[in-house]
Amino acid sequence: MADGYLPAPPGYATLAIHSGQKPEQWSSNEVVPPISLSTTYKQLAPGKPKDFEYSRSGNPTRNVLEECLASLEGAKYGLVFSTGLGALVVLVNHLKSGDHIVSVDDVYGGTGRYLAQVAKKFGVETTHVDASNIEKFKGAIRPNTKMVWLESPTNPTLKVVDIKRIADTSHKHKDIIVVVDNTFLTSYFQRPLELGADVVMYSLTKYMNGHSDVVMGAVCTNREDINESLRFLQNSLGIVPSPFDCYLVNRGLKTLPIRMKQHMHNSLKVAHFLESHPLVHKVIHPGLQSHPQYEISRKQSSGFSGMLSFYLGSKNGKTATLEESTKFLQNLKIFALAESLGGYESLAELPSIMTHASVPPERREQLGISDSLIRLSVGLEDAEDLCNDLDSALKSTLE
Ligand code: P1T
Repeated sequence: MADGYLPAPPGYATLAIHSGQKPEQWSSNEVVPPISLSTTYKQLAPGKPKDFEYSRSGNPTRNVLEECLASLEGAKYGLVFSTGLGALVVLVNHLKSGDHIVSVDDVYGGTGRYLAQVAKKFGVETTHVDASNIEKFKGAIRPNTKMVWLESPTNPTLKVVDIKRIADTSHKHKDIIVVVDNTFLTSYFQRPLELGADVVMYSLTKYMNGHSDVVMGAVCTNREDINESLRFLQNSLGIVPSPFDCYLVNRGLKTLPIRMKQHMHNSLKVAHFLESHPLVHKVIHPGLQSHPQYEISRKQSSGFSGMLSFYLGSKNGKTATLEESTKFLQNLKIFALAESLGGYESLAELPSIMTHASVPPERREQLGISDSLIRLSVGLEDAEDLCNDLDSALKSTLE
């Protein structure tokens, strides 16, 4: 992997292709797992199902995906949900009214919105904190804190949190569950359970599926008690994905390691290009030496994805206005102006009025989510074409 980073997890590509996929589990020895669409299963006797009873509580195609995801994470258990936010809802439902969550300040807008506008209504309060500052983090923990919610790198300002340090600090308090939303890096580049987290959460919608055609979420854990509780909630809340979508994500996982290596290669090329561009004020990418947590990132990850953010504007002068940012995004030809990330195609967006519009304006300002902050999901096209596209849009907008 990249110089100075952790080695890539051994055997990952083999697990991605074979784990949970055994042909002998199917009647015709299918090499590619079939899409099992039946919602119900004939029972051997009343209350005695053969393997499955009803597709909300379990489904063969879903099982394949859950087993594959768990093995990629090095986890005992994997569960999938109909969306990434569905996985969040299930995790928060694991808590009870009166419990408290400490979350990184710079979370995905939809995560922050659920915590502030829904979970709070049911008596679960959240404190947001800059978890890259350990003293601030310690100060946010209360006697009733039961969950710590981390994203690393964060969305969209790509702050890197020292996962091991936060997990060790959290576990000094009884009963705190440390959850890491690992959507931006995947289990190929970052392994939160090995760093001390209790739960890894995903929006599978992004890199894990990788083809921008499924919305889905997942949770992996080694804790039997958490797995049992979440499995009960998966069925009770009914936030389950369709067998067809499970089939697609399972298929997407087969190419995850090679996609991630190429996303990393392309995003670093784009990051270097933008960093040297006179019409770019500042670039944020964990693989650049200028990134404030460059060393932590190397210590806890084996690479980085296609995500980067940058401030549009002149190198040492003014940053762009909303009007200029809008024009820049409309001037791109290969990058599509769209929310989401992690697909094979390159995307560009304006977090302040798109993915993070639900973040209160004063917090957006404090986090640096200004109208000149552009977020890129660098895809798998030729890096040179991507740089040329950015260059033309920068020049036609700001020159
Ligand atoms: O969209 P969904 O599958 O429900 O996942 C929500 C989610 C959770 N965690 C992270 C880090 C995410 O980035 C997301 C979704 N994010 C976008 C749609 C976005 O453009 O940032």
